[in-house]
Amino acid sequence: MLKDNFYRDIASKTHPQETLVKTHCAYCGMQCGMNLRVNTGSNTIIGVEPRYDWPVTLGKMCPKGVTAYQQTNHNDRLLRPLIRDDASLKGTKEGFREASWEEAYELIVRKFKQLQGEYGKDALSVFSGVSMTNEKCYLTGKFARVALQTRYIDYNGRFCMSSAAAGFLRTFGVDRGSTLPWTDIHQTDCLFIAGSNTAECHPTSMFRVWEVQSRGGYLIVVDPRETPLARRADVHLDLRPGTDLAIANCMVNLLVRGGYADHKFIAAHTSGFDETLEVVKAFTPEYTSEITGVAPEKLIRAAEIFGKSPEAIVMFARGIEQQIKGADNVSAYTNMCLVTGKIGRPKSGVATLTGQGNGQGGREHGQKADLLPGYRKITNPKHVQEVCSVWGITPEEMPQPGVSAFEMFGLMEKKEIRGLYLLCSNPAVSAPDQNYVRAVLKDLDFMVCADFFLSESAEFADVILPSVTWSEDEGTVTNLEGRIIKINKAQEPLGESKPDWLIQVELAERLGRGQYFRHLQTASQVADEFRLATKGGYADYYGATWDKIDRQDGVFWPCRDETDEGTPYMFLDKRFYHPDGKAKVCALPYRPPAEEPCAEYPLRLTTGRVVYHYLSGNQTRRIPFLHDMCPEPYVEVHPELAETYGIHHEEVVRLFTRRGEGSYKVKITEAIRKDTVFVPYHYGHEQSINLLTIAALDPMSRMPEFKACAAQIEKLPQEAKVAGR
Ligand SMILES: Nc1nc2c(c(=O)[nH]1)N[C@H]1C(S)=C(S)[C@@H](COP(=O)(O)OP(=O)(O)OC[C@H]3O[C@@H](n4cnc5c(=O)[nH]c(N)nc54)[C@H](O)[C@@H]3O)O[C@H]1N2
Ligand SMILES: Nc1nc2c(c(=O)[nH]1)N[C@H]1C(S)=C(S)[C@@H](COP(=O)(O)OP(=O)(O)OC[C@H]3O[C@@H](n4cnc5c(=O)[nH]c(N)nc54)[C@H](O)[C@@H]3O)O[C@H]1N2
Ligand code: SF4
Ligand SMILES: [Mo]
Repeated sequence: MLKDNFYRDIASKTHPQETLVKTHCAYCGMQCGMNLRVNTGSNTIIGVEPRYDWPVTLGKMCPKGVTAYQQTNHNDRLLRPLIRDDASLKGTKEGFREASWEEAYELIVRKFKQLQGEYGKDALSVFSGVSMTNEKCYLTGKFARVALQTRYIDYNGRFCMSSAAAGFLRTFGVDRGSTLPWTDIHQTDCLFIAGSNTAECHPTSMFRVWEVQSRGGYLIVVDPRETPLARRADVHLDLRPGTDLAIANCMVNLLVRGGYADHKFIAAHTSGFDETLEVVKAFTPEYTSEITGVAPEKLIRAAEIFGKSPEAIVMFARGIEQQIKGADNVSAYTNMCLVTGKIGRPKSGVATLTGQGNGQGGREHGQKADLLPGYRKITNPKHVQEVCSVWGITPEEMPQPGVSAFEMFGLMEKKEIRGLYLLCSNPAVSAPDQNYVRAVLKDLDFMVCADFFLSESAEFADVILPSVTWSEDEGTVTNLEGRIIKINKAQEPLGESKPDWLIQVELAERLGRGQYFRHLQTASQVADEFRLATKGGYADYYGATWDKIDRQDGVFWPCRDETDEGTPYMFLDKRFYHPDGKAKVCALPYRPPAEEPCAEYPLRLTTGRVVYHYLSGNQTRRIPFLHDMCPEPYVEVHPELAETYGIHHEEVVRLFTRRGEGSYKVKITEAIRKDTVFVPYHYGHEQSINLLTIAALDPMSRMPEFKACAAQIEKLPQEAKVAGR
């Protein structure tokens, strides 16, 4: 049922057959405010309008957002459970038949019990994602540990946010993606943005970026490509992929040498400055230029602008984080704020541009191998006890920490993990080294996949469960600011589809663990238990009730009780979350990428996004407008590089690495380095660039190095076609 008190005032002014449901976008961390237009007669979403009254995005939306509602009643929706009858067709869309929920549940429970009976509790695994509400992310963690009783749960944030999380934890002792609200961004004097294609990936931030420049402030961009953001930058540091640590160290060196360090702040509120100075002093503009390929004058100019700006914000995204030193890059760029004291006050600070809709909340509440709700640690007995008292299990029953997302594939290969419950992720497109990952998925003893569209990963499943789109359920997500917001229900679930939390409650019952789940029969009951489970953790959501969220335009965590209005600014009191109350300035020696170019593979391949598609593309490739705008992947090549290979615009070439190959149309552009090629990753099967990427992991965050590997191009005969055509 629709909550009838929502927007009654607006609804009464619309067509009598139409109501508006206030909510946020299905996709990225911006979580733009929107109203879904709902036909009350047929209970179907018929359109969308931006919400001008949403303070973060002020009525702005991107092409994905305005078409997001078209998923919900799409012809491709999965409406009933599917069971695979023909195992020989695993890895294809064929060989499934429709089944009732009861039959699907019965099969899953039988197989799960059989595998755990033969191989132990840890034979099962859960691989999840953060396009889900906080409540669903929370329950998925509980489902793994209490219903399945396995240690193996991890999630797609390992491909997305884990380097930012690890870097911030090391630097601040806490991981909230932004130290300040987005409504401050346009008021600063200098934006230093590294590894973010903001105009395509967080487009509704751009008006704030341009506003900084209109006000006479500066924009510095670090990116190997001249993205729309870089094109307008005052300084564009066009580095070789994978060399950010040298840039960050050079910036800190130049800031200190230029007299821009705030020594009072450093002494009172940080540790590690002297060790860091020892490391960064080697990073002169000349030496840094040798590593990164960026002209020394540009490095000097960038540091000078940042140093002279009274207020400045350092921002970054996956360009710096998806590297084997992603967590180091995060801490190293954050050093720029610490040594200049530009943190813990309005208009200055640091922010990662969080990727997925709930990329922030989804990493805090127990989907990660070593975490429990409220950012508690599963290795901390006090934390375990606190969560056990909410869950009603004993600390002895709490499973041990598991392993990270990509490492789970390794355990599947070794047959230590035999069963998989996959939800809200499509790793058969989005994980690196696809030839390996697909072989591992194919070889699993039993796999369940919950999705609302049959994804490339679902093709490997034995049972597919139809879940709902974001607009058919309610709950909270935490946007890229750390602001908890409310997603509202606009339509009843289509066909027989069910929300993930309900599927888990029903499965737990049939697994004989119903006593821990059966009190959860509505999304708001899950929300109440979720808030309680976070109480006292540092990501404390206890005070963020749905009412307060509605009243206040969201609630920033931590929010500890009924009277607490939340925490838009972190560290205003200059106290950080380490035991000594100080932030760590980190000394981080330079390391090269895992794979450097060589004679055989002389190019650097980097991968990323386009504005029209979202992640693995399973949702956006089905929307006609988005598909038409970018129907297939392509490879960006600089004109001079194209000349050396004798290749032309729109010609199809073979691109290959040590792991795999693909054929792509060439897009000749001066907006990329001469030694680098770029391919967007939103496509499946033979069009997936992840057939070529490397599964080298950051030792700290376990994040794969999607942003740098060594590649080579081969010219093909004229009649060659793009793969998959
Ligand atoms: N349109 C669209 N928007 C999205 C998404 C989407 O799929 N499509 N996904 C959302 C999600 S989950 C995420 S994580 C974010 C991702 O948002 P971004 O991180 O902004 O997106 P990417 O395209 O992955 O990479 C960003 C930039 O990093 C640059 N880059 C590559 N290698 C390096 C390097 O070594 N150093 C530096 N400094 N830069 C480098 C690339 O050229 C690219 O311009 O976007 C979110 N928003
Ligand atoms: N080469 C390369 N690879 C990359 C990246 C890169 O930059 N380069 N970026 C990485 C990043 S940052 C990310 S975030 C990952 C993302 O990669 P994935 O985790 O594969 O992301 P999605 O495509 O969002 O997959 C979500 C799937 O779940 C479904 N889904 C959506 N919402 C729900 C829900 O509420 N419940 C259920 N059950 N299903 C749902 C969608 O239909 C979709 O099939 O890709 C990573 N892979
Ligand atoms: S910017 Fe992100 S949240 Fe906003 S409409 Fe686009 S995809 Fe949706
Ligand atoms: Mo992401």
